[in-house]
Amino acid sequence: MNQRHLPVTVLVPGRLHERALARVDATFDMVRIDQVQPELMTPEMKRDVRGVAAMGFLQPIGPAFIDALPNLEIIASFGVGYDAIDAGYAGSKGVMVTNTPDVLTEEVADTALGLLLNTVRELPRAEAYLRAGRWENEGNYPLTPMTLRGRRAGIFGMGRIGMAIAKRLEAFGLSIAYHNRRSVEGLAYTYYPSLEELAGAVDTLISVVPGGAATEKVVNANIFKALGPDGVFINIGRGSTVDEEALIAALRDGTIRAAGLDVFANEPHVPQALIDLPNAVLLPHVASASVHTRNAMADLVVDNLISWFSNGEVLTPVAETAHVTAKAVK
Ligand code: NAP
Ligand code: 8YV
Repeated sequence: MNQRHLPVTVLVPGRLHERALARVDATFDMVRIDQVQPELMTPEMKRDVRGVAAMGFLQPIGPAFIDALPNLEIIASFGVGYDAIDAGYAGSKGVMVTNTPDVLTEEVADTALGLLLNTVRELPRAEAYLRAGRWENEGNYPLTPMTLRGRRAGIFGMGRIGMAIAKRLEAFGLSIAYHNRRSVEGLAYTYYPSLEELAGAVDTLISVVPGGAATEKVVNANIFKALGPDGVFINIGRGSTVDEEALIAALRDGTIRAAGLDVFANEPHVPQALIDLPNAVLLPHVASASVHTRNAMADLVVDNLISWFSNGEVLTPVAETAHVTAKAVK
């Protein structure tokens, strides 16, 4: 898309997807600092910056950062999850926050199904067996104790991605139940008003809830106990939602059978205890990580900025700042 240059200063703190970076640079007066740290801003930046484009998931953007930029109007974040941005505070200061929903939904749901299959049918281990020459030397890979057949899936977070996962699970022949804070009107899947009740009713728990204070470590020892000894836990949402120590213990002592994880509490660090467990399948936060989908996310970051500074509206505001209006369209 050819876009006229807009005389607006946009700050990029830390890393950003290359395509987003190139488009911000081509469209705006881009300035950069290495980290999300107000101390790194020059007086000119503090005076001029009206927009921020950031990997909101990587480094927290809180009150000190927002307050350091008195003319800030919008923070355009890369990623649908924006738990690292204090969006409530931004909203209270009249600062718009945008994220990148929908464009990654199908990719993330695809990855969730891949992770589930890898966990239940041990496909990464079977491939490692072949590559090590063991098929030829030792014979067939052992039959997997687990199967998807007859499994009952529970989705924790029946939102955009949860729905896309459910659609795929239906095609795989699994029964589906879910837990959100509110039941989804008109949805035929069984709703459970608490996570523990959901875990008790299913044997395959797939978590795709946002991070943040409300979900911090809510997947805990009680949930694993409720899930039971044939239980499989898949996390494609946020690592912060899981008590990792309790998960490690549950995998070790057979409280649950296996786990497939794309996200971790303290990324990119993954506890050695998890790495050592044969019944855990681990991915380095790659659910949306195709060139196609990351390009679409990058475009949405920049299109939100362009839309805001061209006509005072954004494409994808987060709920906490949906009320924020543009001061004046320049
Ligand atoms: P979404 O449409 O907003 O769905 C989130 C769902 O979670 C909603 O159904 C919501 O329902 C439920 N929920 C939120 N807070 C809850 C709570 N405290 N207790 C119970 N349920 C709660 O978001 P989405 O687009 O599906 O994305 C979901 C999350 O996936 C993102 O926030 C992000 O953290 C994660 N994600 C991870 C990757 C990855 O690379 N692994 C990629 C994309 C997204 P209620 O409001 O009714 O509770
Ligand atoms: C990205 C994600 O990996 O969208 C999200 O919430 O977790 C992923 O799609 C992440 O945003 C990249 O920083």
